[in-house]
Amino acid sequence: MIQDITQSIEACAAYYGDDADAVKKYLLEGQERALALPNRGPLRFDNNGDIHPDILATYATYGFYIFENALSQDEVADLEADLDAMRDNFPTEMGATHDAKGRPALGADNKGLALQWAKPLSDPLGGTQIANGRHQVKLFEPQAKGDAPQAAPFYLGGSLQFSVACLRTYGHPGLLKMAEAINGSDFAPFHEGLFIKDAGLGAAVSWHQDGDTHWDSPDFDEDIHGFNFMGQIYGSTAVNGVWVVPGSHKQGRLDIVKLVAEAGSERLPDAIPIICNPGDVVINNRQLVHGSFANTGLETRVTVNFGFHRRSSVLNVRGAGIHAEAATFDEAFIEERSRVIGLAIAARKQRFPDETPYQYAPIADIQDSIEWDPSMQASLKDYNLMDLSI
Ligand SMILES: O=C(O)CCC(=O)C(=O)O
Repeated sequence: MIQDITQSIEACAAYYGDDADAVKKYLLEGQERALALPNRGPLRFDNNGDIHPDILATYATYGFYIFENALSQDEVADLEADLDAMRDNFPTEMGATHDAKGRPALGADNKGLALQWAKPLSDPLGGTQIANGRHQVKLFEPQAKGDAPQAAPFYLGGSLQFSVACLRTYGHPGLLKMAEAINGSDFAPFHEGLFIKDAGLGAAVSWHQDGDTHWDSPDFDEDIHGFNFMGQIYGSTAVNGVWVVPGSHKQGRLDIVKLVAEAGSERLPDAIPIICNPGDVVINNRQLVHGSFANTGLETRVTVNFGFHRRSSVLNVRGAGIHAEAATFDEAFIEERSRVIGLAIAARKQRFPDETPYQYAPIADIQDSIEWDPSMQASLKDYNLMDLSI
């Protein structure tokens, strides 16, 4: 069962003037094509406890896979409660140092990437040099309603330091098993954050492929820039969700300006929306052409993003400097950044004691000795200055 978004599609199309009918058709047809794909279902394992090979083959074909109900209702409720608490502590407006209750605002004194804002329904990245110019075209920027604020929260980087629920999701045993299947048992971290797409306000993320450093590598392949997990707190729809071009992760770096010109509009004909219910988690290859339109619909989407890399993609590599300042990631750097995985597994074990924790090979000798204590959360402050941005 998916959410009925008929009203939302109408609301969305109404923002597009002469293109309203084309938008409506695109959303409806995209939704239908997305639901016809065989790349969704629960996490499934083979007799050895490894991810089922059918899932791996399907992920390899399309570049994304939807793990339905990967997060339990309790886990989703924890994430939602933390999200509410974080929002309560957001600065009163962009650049403010305090929240509405006069407390120091979340992330206000952070050195690392924290809360980012955007003009409602804008496309802040499209057609700019931000992130090394990967968002090559600017999407249509609908006019927000008259009562919209000047700027709305858009992205929260370094989310694990602000939310123990996000930290626990980062330690999810089935998802980490998938990370192992794709990137090997010595997989390395990447970056974590929340995409915040409030109904009627959420900004667009123009079509792009993630990944910066390895496009011309002699060892280039479809997994070299890693992947993101995208956990859905409220679900994701054709209107508010990420759209992807299935299979494009195998095609190298694509000329998106050309794709849009050939399509005659920003509505790429081969793209489809990632449709999820609350608790579903997507694995999304970073090399897929993907993006999301401004959220002109009636439903809010908040995605819990966290990615992983192959060790060989980051070891002794100079980072791209997009998520954190560029550095060369030696063994010690990766080991320090990977400490968060051990903490996440320990935090999760405390909240979900009946679950079998994931055994992360690089810390196999110490993992069982890590005991989570809420006071440890503070040690994560600015941990994302060491994001493995490639
Ligand atoms: O969630 C979104 O809207 C954009 C996600 C995205 O571009 C990414 O995860 O790389």
